[in-house]
Amino acid sequence: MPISDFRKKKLLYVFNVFFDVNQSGTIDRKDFELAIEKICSLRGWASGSDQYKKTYDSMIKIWEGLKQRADANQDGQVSVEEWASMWDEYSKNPDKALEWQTQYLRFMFDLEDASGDGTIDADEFTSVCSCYGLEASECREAFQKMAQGKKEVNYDQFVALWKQFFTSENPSDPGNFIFGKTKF
Ligand SMILES: [Ca+2]
Ligand SMILES: [Ca+2]
Repeated sequence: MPISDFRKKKLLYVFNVFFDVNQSGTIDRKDFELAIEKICSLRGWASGSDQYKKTYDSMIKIWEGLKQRADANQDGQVSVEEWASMWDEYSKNPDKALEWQTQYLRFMFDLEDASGDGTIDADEFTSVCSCYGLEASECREAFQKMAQGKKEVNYDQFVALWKQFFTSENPSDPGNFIFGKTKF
């Protein structure tokens, strides 16, 4: 069965905004290096600091995992088609996520939980999403929709919302808003 338009739009959005950082049309190591710079400058982590190194190592590990699985023709680039087919596989069995997918989920949660208290609030969510170029007001709205009136989202809730993002066909499901966009 082909991927629905709704899911395809979501996958493309994450591809374009969170992964293909230099907007070249494919994902490669350079995009990850740019994302590392973005994240560390948002947090004020100087290159050479422990947190910079930790972010660098995590992101490069995620890239290596993604490339290994998704780069079918081994040209060092992950195309939109490779990306979509990988997430389509995921949607059929989200409890059997690839290692890099789980690492990325954890990485994003920890990044968003800037205070380190185990939950994400609207300010924390908005600061990370807007560093990827999103409108702060839309991020806030997306957080409200995703948290369904609560002030914070914990890790278990985040995991469930994440799965929903990649599997849901229902535009009103709260998981659709986990990447800061309110509409697809
Ligand atoms: Ca790119
Ligand atoms: Ca927090």
